[in-house]
Amino acid sequence: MDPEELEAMVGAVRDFAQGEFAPNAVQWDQDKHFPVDALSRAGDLGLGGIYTREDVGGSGLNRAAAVRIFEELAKADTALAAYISIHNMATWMIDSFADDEQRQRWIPSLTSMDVLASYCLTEPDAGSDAAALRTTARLDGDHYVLDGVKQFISGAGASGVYVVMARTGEAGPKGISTFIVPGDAEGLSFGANERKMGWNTQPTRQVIMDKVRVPVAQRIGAEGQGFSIAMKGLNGGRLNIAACSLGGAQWAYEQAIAYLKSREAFGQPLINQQALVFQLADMGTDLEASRLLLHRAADALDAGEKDLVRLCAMAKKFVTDACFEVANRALQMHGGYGYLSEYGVEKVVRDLRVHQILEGTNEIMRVIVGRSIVEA
Ligand code: FAD
Ligand code: 2MC
Repeated sequence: MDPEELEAMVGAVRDFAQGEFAPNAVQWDQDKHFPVDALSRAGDLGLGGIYTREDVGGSGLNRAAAVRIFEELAKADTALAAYISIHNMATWMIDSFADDEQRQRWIPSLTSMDVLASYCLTEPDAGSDAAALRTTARLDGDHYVLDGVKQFISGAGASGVYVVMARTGEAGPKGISTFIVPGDAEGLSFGANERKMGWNTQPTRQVIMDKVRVPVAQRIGAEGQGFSIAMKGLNGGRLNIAACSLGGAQWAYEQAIAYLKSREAFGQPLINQQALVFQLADMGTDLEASRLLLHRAADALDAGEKDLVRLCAMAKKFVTDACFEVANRALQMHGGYGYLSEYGVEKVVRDLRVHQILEGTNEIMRVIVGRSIVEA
């Protein structure tokens, strides 16, 4: 895609998100409403398979384009943008590692977002230490039988496709495989919708598997390849989540500037207070630095650079930390009004907070970067 086409695409996404998501974001958050109809319209725009291949309805874009798109979506509704990111990650995993028959079977309805997807790695006793997962997949004839519980699964209950990492072999990362589990599979059930600080517009539930039978054909990749598939999905997922932090924080920053220009105190607009302008200068600098590192990592992922894992981890840590601080400062600049839900800024702060925790905590991002230093 040439630069002009990319700008046109980003502009179309901006118009869509500002028209469809932004006016409803605060209400959806308060009502804990998951707007599947709006997601289906996002699918019409090609947002269900942003970097999925075109023969199955994907948009076939690269990661550099994807982070631009997620930034725009997140300016309108950070939490919904983040769900679209997870859906894209799961869809990409099927596109990249399933055989053609499975691709043709599952992906077209995912790229159109008529069917939604969830990514199921975390368990009640295996979060950061994901390779310790205990869900089992036991071979029985031409099926696997899956048993176990996945924790904190975004979209669970509403999704029609679950990409599940389960143990088929030895302890540790090499004994894990990946499966496509349809939402209507017998033995599949869901926990209650978790009550959360943010991300209220998307459901988070346990996914419970009790002797769920899955045809062997629905294992994606080879036996034992599942952990690698899960991690490869997360490299891009971490960039998308960072892009969502960037979009949310950019929006909050712009709100703060407009507010400080309009709000008068001590006989003049607050924007005349140098203490506040210095803060805006720092916030603007952090946003640009975030954008640069994010695009550096996206380019590395696109080019398959040797140190892409390290760069994706650096970007996820840096951007989600810096952008949380930007959004929180923007809230402070709104004074008491920043604390009221109608301004939308407190929602962004709540939504961005969890980006420091999920898709690998920012401590785990340091573990990854740290290992690359020690092992070099
Ligand atoms: P733990 O692993 O128990 O960590 C606890 C604390 O210890 C953290 O601060 C952690 O950083 C720190 N820590 C752990 N190990 C180390 C170490 N070696 N060095 C330093 N510090 C360490 N998962 C999915 O699979 N799919 C989803 O769709 C999904 N959606 C989510 C949605 C929400 C709203 C939330 C909150 C979580 C979601 N998750 C999902 C799970 C998320 O990825 C995990 O919560 C996260 O990976 C951390 O795991 P944990 O909660 O078990 O924390
Ligand atoms: N990209 C590609 N391959 C990777 C990888 C990555 N990011 N991370 C690990 N691998 C490979 C690694 O190279 C190794 O392969 P090989 O055996 O061929 O050398 C294999 O996977 C095992 O890796 P490690 O030996 O590093 O495994 P370890 O158990 O020590 O821990 C760690 C790896 C901590 C980095 C991993 O468990 C991790 O990322 N934990 C965080 C879990 C997480 O991010 N969960 C997010 C859930 S999804 C979510 O939150 C949503 C909202 C959707």
